[in-house]
Amino acid sequence: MIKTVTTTPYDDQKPGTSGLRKKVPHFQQPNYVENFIQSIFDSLEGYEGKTLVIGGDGRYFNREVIQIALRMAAAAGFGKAMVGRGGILSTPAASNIIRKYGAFGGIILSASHNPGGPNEDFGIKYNASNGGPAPEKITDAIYARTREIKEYKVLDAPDVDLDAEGTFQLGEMAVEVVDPVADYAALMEELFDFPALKAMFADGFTMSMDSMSAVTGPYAKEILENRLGAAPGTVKNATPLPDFGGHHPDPNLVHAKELYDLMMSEDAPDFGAASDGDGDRNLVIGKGIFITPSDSLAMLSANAHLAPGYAGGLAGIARSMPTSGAADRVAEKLGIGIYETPTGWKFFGNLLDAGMATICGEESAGTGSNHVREKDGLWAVLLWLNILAARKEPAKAIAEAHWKEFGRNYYARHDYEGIDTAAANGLMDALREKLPELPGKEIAGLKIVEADDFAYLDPVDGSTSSKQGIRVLFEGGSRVVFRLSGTGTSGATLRVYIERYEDDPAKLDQETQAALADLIAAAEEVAEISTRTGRSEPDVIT
Ligand code: VG1
Ligand code: CO
Repeated sequence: MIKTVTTTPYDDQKPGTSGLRKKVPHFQQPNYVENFIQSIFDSLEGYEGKTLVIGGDGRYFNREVIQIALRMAAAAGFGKAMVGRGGILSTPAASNIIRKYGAFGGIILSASHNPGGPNEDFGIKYNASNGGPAPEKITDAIYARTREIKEYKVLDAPDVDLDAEGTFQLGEMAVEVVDPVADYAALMEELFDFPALKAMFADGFTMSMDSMSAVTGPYAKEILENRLGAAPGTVKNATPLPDFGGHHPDPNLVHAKELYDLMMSEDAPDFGAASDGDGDRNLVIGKGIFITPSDSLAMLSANAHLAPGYAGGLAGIARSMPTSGAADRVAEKLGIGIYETPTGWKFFGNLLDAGMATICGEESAGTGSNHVREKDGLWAVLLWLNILAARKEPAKAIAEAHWKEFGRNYYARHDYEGIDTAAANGLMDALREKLPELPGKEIAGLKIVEADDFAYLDPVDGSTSSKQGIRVLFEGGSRVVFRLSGTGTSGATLRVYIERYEDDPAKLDQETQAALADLIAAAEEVAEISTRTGRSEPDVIT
């Protein structure tokens, strides 16, 4: 029943920041999916008879690829596959299932915040037995394999019914279709003070959670509405749709604008939140206040001990390099470690496994902890709720008190999307070439003290990653960072990260873009953004 199929390699299956992402028609080329999945299996050792977790964010093409992955896993010799009912598993829920059931690894089908549909994006990523994204040494091996693959193996068998829970047989492999929400909800109940949250909702606390027609809908409904008693309708866009209702499931101020406008209005509920396609990102907005993800990381870290799961304190905090330094000040005060990694959750895995960091975060709306090995959107929302319940203060008061205590890192990210790849590479190359002559120079009235291309030495396994983003540091601790996205599927996306630290109590209440105006001008001047990209303004500002 196992067929061996001859194939030829594709040359563009290099995993990016988080797995392989391409347009659906690209994935639909003959053997494109099969080549990549076989290359994953060929790069692993010792999985025979073990368990593979499979699930996705429900986007277009999810079900088809799950069937292919199941037939190939059976042919490869896995003993069992655990699949979320309906093919659904959020990224953090998949990470939890891998860990909880001691699976060998998992395949998660998602292009996260990228849009879905017949002509939109799809993605495949592999997570290892710690539940986290495959580290670079595995993704490099997968890529190398895709360049030379000659055949793949697949079981000749009909589709598995993904909509009925239970255990089925697929050749020699068992397929268990599981409730996608139950294990995850149980984990959240262990970490957070559900009775206190229930009491808070019973006392009239209101919130709006936008699941963006993506994967967190069923999770948020079960946890917020069913278990915590939030009013029905608290979770909006709660049904995962293959095309996310035609929107980008990207919880930022552009794509979750409705929520933002509501939270800034007179009728705002007490708290607002949103999550992305695969449920690993979060957007949190208090009544009348947007909290940047970098600030959220700092504020959650400073208050985490108020939640039962973190009552013993934190071992350390890790943040990606472009994330603001707000968390560093919290770590310093708590006397715990702070780690700065390249962009992408895969770099946090070793720090979490080694017990060096408890909470991790990225400026791109990703926050998480050692409870799984992925960032976790709903976890961040629940930790915020737990803190609100414990402190009995609104988010705005908590944020303002935080800035008073630690100072404020004004922060923004400017994205230039879908720009010409050659122009984007040219911009980065030119910046790289300029690096040695930048220190000491003055641009837009600001003095540069240091400039480098971020390289990371993993303190746990000694691996190194270079060219992870260009940093230009100014006198006084302000900085701009430039890097190219590793998750886009058309052209290139330039990300410019801008940060200024302010501890003058009289200057903690400025409008962000105004507080950053001179740095924005400096970024333009040093990188020649408009001449090189032909864009006078970013597409997205967060
Ligand atoms: C982006 C974010 C990064 C995040 C990655 C995956 O990567 O900047 O912080 O880890 O997306 O997130 P890039 O290379 O485009 O900047 V998710 O939620 O899209 O899986
Ligand atoms: Co995501």
